[in-house]
Amino acid sequence: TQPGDQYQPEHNILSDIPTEQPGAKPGVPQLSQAEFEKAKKIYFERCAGCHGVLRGGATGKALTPDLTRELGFDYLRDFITYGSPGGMPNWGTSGDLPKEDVELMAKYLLNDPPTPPEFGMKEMRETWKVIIPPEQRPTRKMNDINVENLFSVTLRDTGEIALIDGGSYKIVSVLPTGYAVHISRISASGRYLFVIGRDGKINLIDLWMEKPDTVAEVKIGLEARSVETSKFKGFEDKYAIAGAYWPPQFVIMNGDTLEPMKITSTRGMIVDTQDYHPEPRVAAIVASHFSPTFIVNVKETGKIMVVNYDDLTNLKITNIEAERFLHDGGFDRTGRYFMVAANARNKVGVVDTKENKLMALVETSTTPHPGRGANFIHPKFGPVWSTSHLGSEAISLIGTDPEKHPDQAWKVVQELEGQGGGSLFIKTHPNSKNLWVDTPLNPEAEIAASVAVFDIDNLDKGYEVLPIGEWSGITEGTRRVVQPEYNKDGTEVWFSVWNAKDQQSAIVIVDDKTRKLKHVIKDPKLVTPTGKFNVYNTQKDVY
Ligand code: DHE
Repeated sequence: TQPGDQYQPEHNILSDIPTEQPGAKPGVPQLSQAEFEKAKKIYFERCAGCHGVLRGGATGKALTPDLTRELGFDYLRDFITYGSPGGMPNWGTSGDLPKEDVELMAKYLLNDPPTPPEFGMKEMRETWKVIIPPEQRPTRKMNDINVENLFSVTLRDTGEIALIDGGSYKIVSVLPTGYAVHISRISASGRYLFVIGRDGKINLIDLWMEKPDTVAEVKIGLEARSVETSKFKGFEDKYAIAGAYWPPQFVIMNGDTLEPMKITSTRGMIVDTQDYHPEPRVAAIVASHFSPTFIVNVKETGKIMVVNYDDLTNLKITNIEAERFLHDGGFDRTGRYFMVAANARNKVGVVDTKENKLMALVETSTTPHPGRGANFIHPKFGPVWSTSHLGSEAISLIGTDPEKHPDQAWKVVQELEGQGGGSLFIKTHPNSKNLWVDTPLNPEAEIAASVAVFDIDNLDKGYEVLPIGEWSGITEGTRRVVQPEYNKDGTEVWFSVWNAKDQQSAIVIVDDKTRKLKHVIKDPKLVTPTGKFNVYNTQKDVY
């Protein structure tokens, strides 16, 4: 039998995994099996991302029954209905959840959380498939696609990615993937594209094939967000790594077959309290260019694990104690320092990937959310890395040059004021003088549908607003404008206009120099586009 034959797609995702309803408690409303299943599904789909599978809390508050029973049914129902300015969505008044479902969720939260099953080597190997073995793959590029300027675009709600040619704006192909691919990463050679679905499924796509397609796949957990590939000299395309939310673990795989090789659990002690945490989820993973290491950010325990892949048998992991709730981040412009947001702690941690040590924890504004951040030369303070925030309009610029600007290094040297909170991503390019800041989660529809752009040489001048949603020509829906991404040369910026699944979405391309609309990509196949990853910029960590 082939590996993967036993793979059961109907049990593909955390929300569909059968789990037993924990025992009833006196005074707590009991749910029928059907109600429990429904609530569990809603919880895993809508709530677990912020509150955790076991409800220990992270971006969202802890919702363990000792706390929820204290708050009581009425409070929970109202909170779910109306949301909060702290970032809790208004599930009731937005119409996302009908009144019965809101009440069901309030009851569900009063009950003990179910524990989903583990997912180890056996389960991984059962899902592992090599569709085209390395020896049967092309030995040179067989297509005339300008691969370096190709964009891998997440089509969130259809479980697909679109490969879009950055020159012609044509959709080269739409490939089936895991559900709601979270990120795309490129191997050191630029040949292989790795994507990971929310359901933990990784597709390895060979961009040298006549028609780029999946050559191997594996599922590494039941809920996941991150994948990366070895970048250090001598290890190009050799290994891949992926991190899971559930079970809390990361796995190192063979880089051209995805064969799972080594699984490491992230369960352990929280950095500040030294209490045990059963569900420390793996957030961002990056690969160092300075050493044979992966930098694995563990959310709930606040550890940055520097994993040395030089010798997998005697795996050496340096545990850097940073701050709880690590989420997303990227390198400084030299590639030596890694900057990561501890979002619920309003801090950015800085790691020296050459010396493997924590340089600083920098205080920022409320809930920093950089994506990979934006690097540029500040006219006064030299090289900076920047982040915008979910919880405020601030944009924090942090000095990153300890050699020539030691007084500014690892300090917020300037705070800009953007359009508002609800920002997810910020971007610039070495060839550009523009700094772009999105605000897709801002409650004001107009702000969510537009972006702010700053002139790096005149930051004090404030920002210009570009109505990207309006430029898309789409008139209905929320039109959330999300994630600026540059083309290879840094002459164009691409934005997703992310609408509901049954509404039209688009990609809007802006000329970077003139800040004028250049092109709109609309296609029935372009359903719920979110993240976009330019091959060259992702391969070389240009941002
Ligand atoms: Fe993301 C990056 C987790 C919601 C689009 N997101 C990341 C990373 C993590 C993460 C850990 C860093 C990966 C890395 O670098 O290795 N995201 C989460 C969540 O837990 C959260 C809050 C809730 C959830 O249930 O998933 C969440 N993310 C979203 C969205 O709703 C977004 C906007 C749309 C979507 O597609 O789901 C979204 N996340 C993205 C994108 C990136 C990302 C586009 C990569 C940005 C980049 O430029 O690198």
